[in-house]
Amino acid sequence: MERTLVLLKPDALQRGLVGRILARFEEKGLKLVGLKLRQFPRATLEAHYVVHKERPFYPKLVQYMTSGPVVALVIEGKESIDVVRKLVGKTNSRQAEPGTIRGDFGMSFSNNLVHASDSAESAKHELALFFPDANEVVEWTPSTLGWLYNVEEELR
Ligand code: FUP
Repeated sequence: MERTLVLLKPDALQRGLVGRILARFEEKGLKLVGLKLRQFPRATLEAHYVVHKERPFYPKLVQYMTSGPVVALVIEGKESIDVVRKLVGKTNSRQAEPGTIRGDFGMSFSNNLVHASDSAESAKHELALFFPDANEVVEWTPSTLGWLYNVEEELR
């Protein structure tokens, strides 16, 4: 099983879409193992987007991400990094496919509702940043696990 970090950005909260976006992950069969709502410090968002530090859009990106509360999630599942990126859709919401979160709920490139880790390396960095304490992530077994996956082929 793999874990990935998802952020529901300030526009998702302002637009009242938290429940509907969360439902997309649950309905897919992904397991929620961490969830928090915070107005995160600027330093956290600066570190989160450090790969974009030299890009011209960086200051506005950090400003937007600190403009209101954000919901941070830890999502677990087989190949969850890839699965979640596909559910989220292309960065520019106008080009994101219908059926994806950005494709169904958004019209903007920058205000694109959701962040999801794009690799195992970034997931590791981002999970440590937003969920530094091990006890903020909960180990549990959904009763549906043996139906979501093929027990012999995928859970051994
Ligand atoms: P994504 O992986 O889809 O979240 O997108 P990126 O990591 O490439 O970019 C991070 C965020 O910066 C995007 F969600 C949108 C924003 N961005 C801009 O506002 N302008 C740009 O030119 C590129 C990205």
